[in-house]
Amino acid sequence: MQIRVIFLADFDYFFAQCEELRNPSIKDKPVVVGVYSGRTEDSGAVSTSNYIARKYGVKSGLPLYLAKRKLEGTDAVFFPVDHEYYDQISERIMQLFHNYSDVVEQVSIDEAYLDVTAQVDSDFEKARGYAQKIKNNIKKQVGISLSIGIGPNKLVAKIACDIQKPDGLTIVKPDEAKNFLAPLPVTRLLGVGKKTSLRMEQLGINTISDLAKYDVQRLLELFGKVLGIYFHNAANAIDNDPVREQGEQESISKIGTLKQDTRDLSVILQKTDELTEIVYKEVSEKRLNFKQVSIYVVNVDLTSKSRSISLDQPAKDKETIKRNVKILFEKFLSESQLEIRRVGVRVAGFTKEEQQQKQLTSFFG
Ligand code: DGT
Ligand code: CA
Ligand code: CA
Repeated sequence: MQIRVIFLADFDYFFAQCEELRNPSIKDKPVVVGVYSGRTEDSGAVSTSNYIARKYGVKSGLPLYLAKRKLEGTDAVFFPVDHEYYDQISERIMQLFHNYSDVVEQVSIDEAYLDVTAQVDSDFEKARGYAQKIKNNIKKQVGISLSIGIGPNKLVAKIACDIQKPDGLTIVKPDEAKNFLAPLPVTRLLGVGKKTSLRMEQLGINTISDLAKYDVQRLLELFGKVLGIYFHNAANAIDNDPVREQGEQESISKIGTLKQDTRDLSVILQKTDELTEIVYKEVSEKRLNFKQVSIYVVNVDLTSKSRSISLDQPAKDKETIKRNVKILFEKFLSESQLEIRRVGVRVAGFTKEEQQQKQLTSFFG
C-alpha cells in the first residue's frame, strides 16, 4: 500500500486573529472575541482569544466578566463574534488549499485535512517544505498564520498539529507515529471523553501506550466490537479513514452484526449504542448538525429494511440519536416477526454547526 501524507491545517487563534487582521494596531494587546448573550453588558463567554490574552488565563469558554477581571489593568480589547467576516476569510483560505491538494476536507471553520500524497511522492521531507510553502503563501495572500500537523493518517496529523501552536509545523513520520502517541493521555483520541477515560483509568489505562498494549480481546468485551477495535487501532496509530472532499458526504452510518440473531430490544440497543458512538464521533468531529435519524435492519432471511425519523429541529447530540434509534426499533419490532441479524445507525440531513451559530448571534445582534 502507498504511504499516505496527510496534513491537518488549523488556523491560529482564528476569530481573534481575524480581528487583528482588520485592526493591525491591536496586535500587541490582549484580544478577546466573545459571544455576548445580551442580558447584561458583560454576560456571555469567551469564544477565543489571542496568545497574549491566554497568558492571563483567558481562554475559550471563560465567562466574559471573569475575562475582564483577569485582564484588568491591561489595554485588552474585546470584540463580539462576527461570523460573516470569519466565514469570508475561512472560505478564501479553503479555496487556496485547493491549489495544493486535490482532496481538501474541511472539518470546521478553521480546520481542513489535505491529502498531499501525490504532490510530495509519499516523501515526508518533501512534505515539510510543501507545508512551509502553504503556510507562507496563506500568510502572504490572506494575512493569516496557521499551524500544520503532518502524519501518515488523519488521526496522527490532527494530534501532531496540536503539539506546536501558533505558527507550528509538526511532522510525524510513519515509523514514528506509534511512539509519538505513546506518552499522550488517552483523552487525546477522538471518542475518548470523560466517561470513557474514567473507565479506562479504572482498568489502569492512562496513556495511549497503555491502551495500545491492552489485550484486544478484553477491549472488545469491555467496549463492544466496534469501539474496541477503534480504540485498539487508534492507540496503535492506525487510521485508514480517507480524506474526503467537501460535500461528498450526505450521511454518516455504521452497521454491525449482532452476537446472535434476536428480537430482544435490549440486546439490539446495546449494539446500536456502540454504533452510535462511532457515528457520533464523526458527526462531532465535523461539527455537523443532522435532521434525520435512521435504522437499518438485516433479518435472518437476509431481507433488509430501513426506517427513518425526521427531527423537528437540527440536532447534534448523541442522546438524540440514541432516543430516536430506540423509538424506531420499538416500532419496527412491533411490525415484524423475524429475528434480526445485523443492525445499522445512520444520520443525515446535515447542516454545519457554524451556520447555526451565525443565526443565533445575528438574532442577538
Ligand atoms: P488555536 O487553534 O488554539 O490557536 O485557537 P483557536 O481560537 O483557533 O481555537 P480552535 O481551533 O479550537 O477554534 C476555532 C474557532 O472556533 C475559534 O477561533 C473560536 C471558535 N471557538 C472555539 N472554542 C469555542 C468555544 O468554546 N465557544 C465559542 N463560542 N467558540 C469557540
Ligand atoms: Ca485554530
Ligand atoms: Ca480548530
